[in-house]
Amino acid sequence: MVGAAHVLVDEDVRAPYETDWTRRWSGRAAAVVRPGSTDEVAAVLAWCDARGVAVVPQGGNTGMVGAGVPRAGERPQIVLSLARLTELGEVDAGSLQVSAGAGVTLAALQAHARAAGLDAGVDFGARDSAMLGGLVACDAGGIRALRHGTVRARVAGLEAVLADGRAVSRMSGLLKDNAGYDLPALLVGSEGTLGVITGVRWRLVPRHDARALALVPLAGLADAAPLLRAVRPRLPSLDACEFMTAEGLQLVLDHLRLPPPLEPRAPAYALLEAAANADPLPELAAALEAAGVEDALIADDTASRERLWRLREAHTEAISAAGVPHKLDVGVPLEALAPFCDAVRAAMPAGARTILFGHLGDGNVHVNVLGPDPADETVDETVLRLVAEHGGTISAEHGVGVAKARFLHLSRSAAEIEAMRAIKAALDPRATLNPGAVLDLVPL
Ligand code: 2HG
Ligand code: ZN
Repeated sequence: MVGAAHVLVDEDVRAPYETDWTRRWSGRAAAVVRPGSTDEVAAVLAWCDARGVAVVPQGGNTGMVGAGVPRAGERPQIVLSLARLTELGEVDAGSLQVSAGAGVTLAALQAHARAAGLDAGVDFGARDSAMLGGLVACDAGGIRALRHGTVRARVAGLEAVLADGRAVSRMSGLLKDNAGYDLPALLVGSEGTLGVITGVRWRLVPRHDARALALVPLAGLADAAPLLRAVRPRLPSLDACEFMTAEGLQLVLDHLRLPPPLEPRAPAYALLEAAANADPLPELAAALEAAGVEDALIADDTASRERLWRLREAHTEAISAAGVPHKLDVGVPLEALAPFCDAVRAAMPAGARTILFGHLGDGNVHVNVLGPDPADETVDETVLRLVAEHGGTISAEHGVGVAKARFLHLSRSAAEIEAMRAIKAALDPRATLNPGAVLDLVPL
């Protein structure tokens, strides 16, 4: 169906597709299958669905919740890699849209959009590996979500293959098209459990070439929400608003062998980037002044901005270099951010290293805990219960995956989960697609 060269069965060749890069999630697949077109995806799915073979769809394998790699189970399973679907269409200047294959990387889309005077509207550290099909399947967020929304807001249409091999396509990009149920919307964030996304009609955003970045030291995370509240109404050019703490920054500085960016060191930091057509620095400086900030480090040229961003973006690799983390991507209302972080720190076992960082503008906290055995889920459960107590969500931008499937009830009511199960049963009655992800009762 896909050509023998694209069915990988040798253990060594399969290995990079079978483990996620946190090394916490892995399993064995009978084969890694790499179709080169939507028709080939359809043929593979029809074959698997008819034979009870489970299918784990995979893009750039940058996921962090175990949804893109094989897992323990009774049935044979394959990894379906969408990495060969790299077609990238011409940018339509009238609609500000472009059609792209599921295997196009985020960085490739960004470069393509920028060459046309536009931008992708989404950005995050894994941009060189993460692929658009996976971005849509997880409703990825990243560092620009506070301005442009999550990936959901970028999707003007999709092409996908259902579990039994039937292809569905809504790639016309019509902004107004409310004929019936919105199937593409259903696939956004479905993590490969309802269909395999093969192509995306992507909504681009204006390109802002003038940028300014501020690293603001904070006396504690309790100062983060008031800072955002003071700055945001005065800063329409706000493009990213991140936070990190002393522990995480130190880990990054040690990993990259760099000196601290600011002295004296602070317990926590906010990173605010403004972006516009004309220099946003005066607006950023005025907003910080109005917020009472006096000691920010400003970066307004590309090299110094990149140096500061590296300190934030290298958190994931610095943490992974130090061990296999318990990694929990969660979201809480802004006012609960500091109390939630305090409660997490207090609840972690003695000797654990708790690194908290993330997207302040979205209340999206990345809890990483090093030390406790990666197989012991007590840490995960404790954090997720605290999230629920603070009115938050157990999954903000990485997805539920396998990691959090059994905790879904902490964020979703019984009625909602029943509705989700009914949708799953209707679209994938033989549980062929990514069993075990999102809904824990679908057996593999
Ligand atoms: C980020 O914001 C990513 O850097 C990864 O979402 C978060 O490694 C993490 O926990
Ligand atoms: Zn993130």
